[in-house]
Amino acid sequence: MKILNLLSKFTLVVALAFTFHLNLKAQTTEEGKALYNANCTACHAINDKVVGPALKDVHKRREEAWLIKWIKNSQALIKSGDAQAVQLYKENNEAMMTSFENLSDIEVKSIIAYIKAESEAPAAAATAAVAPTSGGNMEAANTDWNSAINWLLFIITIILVLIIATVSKILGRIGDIQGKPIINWNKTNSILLMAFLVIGLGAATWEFWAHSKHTVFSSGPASEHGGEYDSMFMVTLILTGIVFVITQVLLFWYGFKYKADGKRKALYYPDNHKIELLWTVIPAIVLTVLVIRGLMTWNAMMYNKSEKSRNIEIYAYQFGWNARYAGVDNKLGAHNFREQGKMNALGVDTNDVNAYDDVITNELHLEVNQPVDLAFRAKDVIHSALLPHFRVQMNVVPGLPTRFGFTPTVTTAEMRTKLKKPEFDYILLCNKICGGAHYRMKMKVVVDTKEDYQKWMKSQKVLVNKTTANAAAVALK
Ligand code: HEC
Ligand SMILES: [Cu+2]
Repeated sequence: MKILNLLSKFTLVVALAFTFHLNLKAQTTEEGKALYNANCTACHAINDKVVGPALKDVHKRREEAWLIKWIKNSQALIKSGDAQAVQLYKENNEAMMTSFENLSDIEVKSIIAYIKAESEAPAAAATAAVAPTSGGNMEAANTDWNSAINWLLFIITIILVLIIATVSKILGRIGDIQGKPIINWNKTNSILLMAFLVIGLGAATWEFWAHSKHTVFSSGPASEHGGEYDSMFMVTLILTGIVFVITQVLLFWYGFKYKADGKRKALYYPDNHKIELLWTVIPAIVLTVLVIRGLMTWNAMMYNKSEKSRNIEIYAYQFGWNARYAGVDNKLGAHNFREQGKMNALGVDTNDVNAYDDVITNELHLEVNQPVDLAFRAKDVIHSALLPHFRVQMNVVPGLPTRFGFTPTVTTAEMRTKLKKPEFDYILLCNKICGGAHYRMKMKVVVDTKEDYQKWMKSQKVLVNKTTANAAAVALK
């Protein structure tokens, strides 16, 4: 009976883990799809020849290692004299394929997984991107072997846990028969509690010591409200930290000190009004102070829009960002989803005169000490715009306008000097798990001096009259 019970639980765990594994496979193809759409569709289609050949069943024609080499740098492969590569190149009239050395092996593999899934899927159901697990192809063997090892480790761990549980049960039975327990569980557990306390607090302390210098707090805030934000964060961290240490030490120490040893009887102590009052009123006061300060800071941060603020729209889509500057009128043109298309990715309303001088970019440039008002808009799913160095985060929700205003105070150049990192850049990240390639969803942010900002803006193109000269005239405020 017992064994059956255990076995059924075990199977359940394995089944759950297996679905998780399948999910991961789906994730890979989804990421591959995003990468494929971003990098390959200019020249390739699955079923048709475009600039390059149709990619259907390419995983059957070529080996995975060859594909990775080819996609990363086809010219290098051709020059190395690889027969397949040379022939392919000739067949396509020596058209050059772009190199993708910036893609990692894993990313290339995910693209191949996507191509494979698309090749096997019936054309109509092309979007259901779950890779069928069938087919003993050469190129799949490597990944399958890795995942087999992971499964083996997983099963061994489960078996080990079961063995330990069974052994301790058997020892318990023997103890029952002999009349005195073989393992003194009360004592063992109380010592384990103390060990847990010491190791746990030690590890937490080490973590703070070793890694806090890598957090964004170590660089200091780069915006006007950032100092207040950091100070609130630190006050809360220190208060809760002190309470955490006291309560944890007491919890585990009491477990150790008052373990049942057969001699002591528990003291019946139902309540004490003074203590109850104390530990209700003190936290209530502290929390009220924290919350009120938080509310006041939040209001100061949120309701700060002024005439002077420069209006910028932050546009989020799976998986990337755009910035749209309002131009000389400082008014963002309206948008209309019906206009969204290849030529007008952001769906800017071309009938709105305010849109004519808007400027759309892939990088967010801000002018130091110039307030900006960011209006957030999402194309597809909920994203979240996080600008960690400026202590800014706001959800980006389809159909629901959100905004945040702030003033950057440290230029990129100043921050590079301060951190002694010449390659440092500010960044805008997506902070909502919004799909397979979510982790790649970021945009470079540059804080310029006034002159540099104007110089950069002059090099941009306005939306309707797409000339840079015109942009220089209208986009600068
Ligand atoms: C600028 C156009 C262009 C882009 C972009 C491009 N390719 Fe190609 N690709 C080609 C051409 C052209 C060939 C044919 C070989 C040649 O002439 O170099 C080719 C060949 C291939 C082949 C070999 C096909 C076969 O039949 O063996 C694969 C695989 C491939 N590309 C994958 C990709 C992937 C994956 C991407 C995106 C990461 C990509 N390509 C992006 C132009 C392109
Ligand atoms: Cu996102």
